[in-house]
Amino acid sequence: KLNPFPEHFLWGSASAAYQIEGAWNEDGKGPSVWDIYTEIPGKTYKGTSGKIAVDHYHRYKEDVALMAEMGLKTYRFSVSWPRIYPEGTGKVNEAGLQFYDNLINELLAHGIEPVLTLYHWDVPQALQEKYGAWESREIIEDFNEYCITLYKRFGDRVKYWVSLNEQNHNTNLAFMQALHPPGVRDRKRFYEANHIMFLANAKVIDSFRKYVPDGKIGPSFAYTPSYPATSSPKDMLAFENAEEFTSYWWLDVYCRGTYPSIPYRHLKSMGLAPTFEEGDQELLLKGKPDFVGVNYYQTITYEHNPLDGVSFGKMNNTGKKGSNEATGIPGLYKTADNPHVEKSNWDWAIDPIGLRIGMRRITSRYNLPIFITENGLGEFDKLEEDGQIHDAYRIAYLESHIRQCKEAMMDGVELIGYCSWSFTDLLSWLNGYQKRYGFVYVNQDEEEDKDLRRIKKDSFYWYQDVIKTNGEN
Ligand code: BGP
Repeated sequence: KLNPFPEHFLWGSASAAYQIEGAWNEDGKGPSVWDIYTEIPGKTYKGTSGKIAVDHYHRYKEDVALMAEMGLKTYRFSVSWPRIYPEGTGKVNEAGLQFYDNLINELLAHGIEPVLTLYHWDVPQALQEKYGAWESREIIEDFNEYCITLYKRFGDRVKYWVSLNEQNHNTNLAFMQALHPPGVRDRKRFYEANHIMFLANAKVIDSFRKYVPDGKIGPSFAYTPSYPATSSPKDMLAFENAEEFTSYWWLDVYCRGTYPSIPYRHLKSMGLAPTFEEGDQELLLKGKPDFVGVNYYQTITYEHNPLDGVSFGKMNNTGKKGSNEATGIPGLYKTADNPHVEKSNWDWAIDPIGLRIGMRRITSRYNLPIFITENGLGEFDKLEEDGQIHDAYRIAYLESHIRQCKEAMMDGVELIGYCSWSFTDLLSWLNGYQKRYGFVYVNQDEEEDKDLRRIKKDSFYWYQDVIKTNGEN
């Protein structure tokens, strides 16, 4: 039987600075918007923050040693912008750069290919206060300055780069669901901030070509391929609307440099189309990526939404099954239940075939390589009496998704790597530490026993074998 995974396939795992590092005010780091936002009562689950997180900042050597023991080929992490620029711009914090230097060297010494994410949501608080972060065009230059600093410092050793992590999900939570900073519900601000992020994305990709000409860069998109709830023409139309508004709005701008025309015209008539200035279109065309980073967790199903129908809805952030509420745009689409797929305790559809379908859609529309930069299952894990974590459900989830990657590759999808989310357990932005994703358990269950010690879960040994056999089994 032919194994479609090439010899140097990038088997990996991913993380993000705010969710693992801790050391939030050490060695000259400035606060990020998240350090401040989590202090507002009721914003996150039990007010949990990443101020200590899993203390990766101090334990990175131990964590990399575990990665090496597992045989990981690649590791995706993000750089904390306020660790490098405590004020967001201007003075560079050398100690911050030093930390990532050490981490990158440690990875390379163990034969692990680093994948560096430039922005994974922890924008410097100083820029939020100065001009409202992503709501001002001023951020484009500041972000570019920060990225160039990283290109110059790490471009000789880091080959794979992710520009923006999940711009779509981040802005949806920030401006529609009121769950990420600045925490509002305002469609106009949502589309304007997205436009500024598109420009910033194109700008830093354009700079990348100059500073890291041999490297590869792309954004990571939170991709939730969708289905129609039924074959009724109204639901089919709603599904197509949703695809345009929730996927192609981002993917087209990234990969083609232009907004998709159908949603653009709709938004224009609703007074919601983003404001274009001179030079914007030219800049967007310069942002073409080398690959599409896909963060895949689930599919979503859509149905017809009457004009006076559902608007913003509500997300399950508790792990209480069934607490999701439908969301949508009146007149266009709304989310619906899919009875054909199982759901996690957070109501996320478990749908490995959806990953294959999504990758095929990206391939046929853009014909670009795909890098799965996140895929995983968040669940309550239990430290058993035998001192182990038997996460068979996670193994089943990952195994079925990797199988569909194989199928997708045989369908003609060019897949360059697969990163599970996540390597160690880490902070879930809104769900605290109870929603776990890692191969390595981090002990912070009981208040009195938060020693943060690392314990390998059953899935650790399983993934070790997947890598050893290059996905053969
Ligand atoms: C993605 C983010 C990650 C991570 C993951 C799991 O959206 O890029 O940072 O958090 O989802 O999400 P959650 O922690 O909400 O379950």
